[in-house]
Amino acid sequence: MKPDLDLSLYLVLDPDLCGGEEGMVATAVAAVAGGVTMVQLRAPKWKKRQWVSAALALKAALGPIPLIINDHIDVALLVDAAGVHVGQQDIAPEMARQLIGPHKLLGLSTSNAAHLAAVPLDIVDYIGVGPVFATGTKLDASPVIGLAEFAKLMQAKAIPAVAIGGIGLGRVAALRAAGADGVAVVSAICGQADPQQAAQALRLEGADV
Ligand code: TZP
Repeated sequence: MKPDLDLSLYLVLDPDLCGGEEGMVATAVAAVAGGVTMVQLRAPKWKKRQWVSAALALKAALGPIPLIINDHIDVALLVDAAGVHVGQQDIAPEMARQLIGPHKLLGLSTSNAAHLAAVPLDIVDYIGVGPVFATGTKLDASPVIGLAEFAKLMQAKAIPAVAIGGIGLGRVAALRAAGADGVAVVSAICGQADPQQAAQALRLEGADV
């Protein structure tokens, strides 16, 4: 069975902002206590052995909260993660699905109307859409979309979508109102003094809509 998909508050863990593997696990556990509904491990600078170690630790710590592995399908299979998230330059969704089988979640990053139109709806479970706002976290991110364009993309979407990029308190309600099924954040939780409280506040703002 595929894990349930709840994109309400999706934490993307970055070891640079979260204090390495130990910091990431502690942050994820606190953030889940604060209402995070999905967790993704994303560590572009890491070697594979670090990926496996952190993925195993997160899988053990997260319990029923789905752990999604960015890009590294072998790591996802090895630790029996809930799913995989791929970008436009990663292995194609059709091939990713072939490798992970029918019972894992598959996410795909998108950043414009052409990407959205090309999403294979029978293969992908959700899309990330962004960066909606400027972000200092992903230096090679696509151009910023902005809220108005994001809302247009949401009108055309035919699949659950999570907004990403520069999202913090004060931006969640507008994104949900524009049609996002949830928000994905890195710096609004990772590296915050109190990740549980940070998650709680983001969750509350999303719930108001
Ligand atoms: N993809 C598009 S923007 C981004 C990713 C992984 C980084 C978002 O980080 P932050 O700190 O929430 O702006």
